Amino acid sequence: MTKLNLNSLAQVNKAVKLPPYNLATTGCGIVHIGPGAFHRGHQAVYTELAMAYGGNWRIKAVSMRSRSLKEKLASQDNLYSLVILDEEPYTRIVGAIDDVLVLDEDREEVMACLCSPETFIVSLTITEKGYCLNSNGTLDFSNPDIVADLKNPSIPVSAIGLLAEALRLRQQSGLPPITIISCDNLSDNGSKLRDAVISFVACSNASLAEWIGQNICFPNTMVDSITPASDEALLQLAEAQTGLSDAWPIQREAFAQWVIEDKFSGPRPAWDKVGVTFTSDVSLFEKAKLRILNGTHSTLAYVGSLAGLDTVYSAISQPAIEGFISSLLKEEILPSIQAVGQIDLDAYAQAIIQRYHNPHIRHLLAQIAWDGSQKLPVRILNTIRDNLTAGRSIQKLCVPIAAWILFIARQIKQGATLTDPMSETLTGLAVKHQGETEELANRILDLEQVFAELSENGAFRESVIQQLRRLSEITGDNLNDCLVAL
Ligand code: CS2
Repeated sequence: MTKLNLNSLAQVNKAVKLPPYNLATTGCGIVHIGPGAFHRGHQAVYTELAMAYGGNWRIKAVSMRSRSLKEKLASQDNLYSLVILDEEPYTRIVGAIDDVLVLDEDREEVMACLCSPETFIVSLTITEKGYCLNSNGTLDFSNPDIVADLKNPSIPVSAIGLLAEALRLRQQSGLPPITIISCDNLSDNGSKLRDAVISFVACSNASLAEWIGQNICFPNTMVDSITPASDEALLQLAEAQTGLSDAWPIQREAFAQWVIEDKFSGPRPAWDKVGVTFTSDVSLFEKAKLRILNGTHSTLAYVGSLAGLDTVYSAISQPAIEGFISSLLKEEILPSIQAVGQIDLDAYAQAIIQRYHNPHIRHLLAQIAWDGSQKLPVRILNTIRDNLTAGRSIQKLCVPIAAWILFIARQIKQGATLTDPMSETLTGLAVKHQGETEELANRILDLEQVFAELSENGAFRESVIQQLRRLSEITGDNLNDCLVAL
């Protein structure tokens, strides 16, 4: 089978959409840090489409550590297929990524791209853990990467340190200000990134910290599209769709949404012409998405895994689980979001549940279960805080917390590893308290890096323990007993 590359594009199946601009004459105006599947299926595609309206907005992708993407795309001129998984799948070839660099081995080139006068935007998808934040959203100065970067700021290993060094060099060279766009599932993602970079820089250079505060915009954003990890089935589907072999195609649902705070230091692509929403306040969009979609995603991930299920589709297809998710939304999540007259939350939530019912999307619960210590605070704990303050119930919201704890216990008991920045701590507790689930729960609930002041909240702790007792024997056969009674 012919490989996908610039020369073979002419052979691609006619139904396949191609980049709507001239790849050879279009320059790069964006550096993206963390070019994982979500970036390649979401922001890169919006940017691809926006280039039909002009502008030099191709992307220099920077991988902080992994070199697999660079290896896979190098042989195909950094082109890749995006397969939209719907009733009738359809595909486009994406050419937005001009090059893939790896920080450790391409450091000079990475800095040259970040400090290029043609670069006006630096965007990031580095996952929640990549921001090196405390549970209260401020920079964690005890994070090993932050400690290392403060010692050696000119050879940064963290995204925070890399941005700080790039801004230092840009200011020193009198280059135009850039806009730094976080595209991760964090509340106030741009503001938190801004505060983290400024507090990092302020440790050594107060005037640069002040300059950043006055000249560099960090807009908040909300990003959304269900983008399962690529698998062997996708490689075959992409080949069938395009007639070319692609080393790393991307798959996603048809739905995509991008909301960006309209605050830029300089020019940007014509994203507004291709469906991106610009607003003065992202907070409602972000709160609704993080709590309704991501909160139920994490609930499905842990409850579904405990029940022996493996995909979002298989979990939501269980009436007892869908029934629980619906009551969790209705009774405890939607009331925490004040959206009257702005968003029809019931319709928004129903549309998300329908997205979960997409039989063409194989979204692994194991993938969503990663990094629970970083995800649950934003997706579940903030909702619990608001409900406690308002005197609303938290019983159902404590189910994903209890299920996460049981998930950890079962993973370690089965000899599996945890994908989580706190895996060492969590694994140690699970080993120490094997067979003592409530003791394990109490020690995990003591972790202030995850629960902050909730660790001291007796009502919260008691509710988690109560749900833990209900869920401790959950299997695929007793879902009704474990969930409907809640
Ligand atoms: C998922 C998200 O893996 C996860 O944690 O909940 O990646 C989710 O698919 C996206 O936020 C959807 O927009």
